[in-house]
Amino acid sequence: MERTFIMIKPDGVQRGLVGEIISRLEKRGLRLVGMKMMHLSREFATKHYAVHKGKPFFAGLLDYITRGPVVAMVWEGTNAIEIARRTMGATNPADAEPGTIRADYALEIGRNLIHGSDGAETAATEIALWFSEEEILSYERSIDPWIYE
Ligand code: IDP
Ligand code: MG
Repeated sequence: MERTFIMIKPDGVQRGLVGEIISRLEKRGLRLVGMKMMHLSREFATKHYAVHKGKPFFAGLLDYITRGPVVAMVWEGTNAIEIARRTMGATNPADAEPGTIRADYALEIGRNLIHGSDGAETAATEIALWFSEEEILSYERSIDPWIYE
């Protein structure tokens, strides 16, 4: 069972898309095991986006991501990292496949609604940055045998 870190960015919260985005991940079959809201400081946002430090869009990215509250989540399931990324769609909504969250609800790369870990190492780092161990729950759903073989 793989875990991934997912964040609904401030535009998702402001536009009333929290329910819709969570619903898509739930319906896919992923299991929500941790969730909280946060309004990020620039310092915390810099830690989260450390790999992008120095890039031309970095300052704008920090403005965007600290502009309002976000919803931080941990989801788990078979291939959760890849499945969540494919459900989100490409970074630039203009390139995202129809039916993905970014294609269906966003227009611009700098307002693309959602973050998802891009690999196993990133997922572990991000989950540890955003959540304590006690904030991540372990449980089973009665429908799980209809989702997991
Ligand atoms: P990802 O979110 O799909 O993993 P990354 O390349 O890791 O994409 O970029 C992190 C975030 O930085 C993007 O989701 C987007 O919000 C922002 N970003 C990336 N490239 C650009 C750009 O060229 N202009 C503005 N914002 C960008
Ligand atoms: Mg990324």
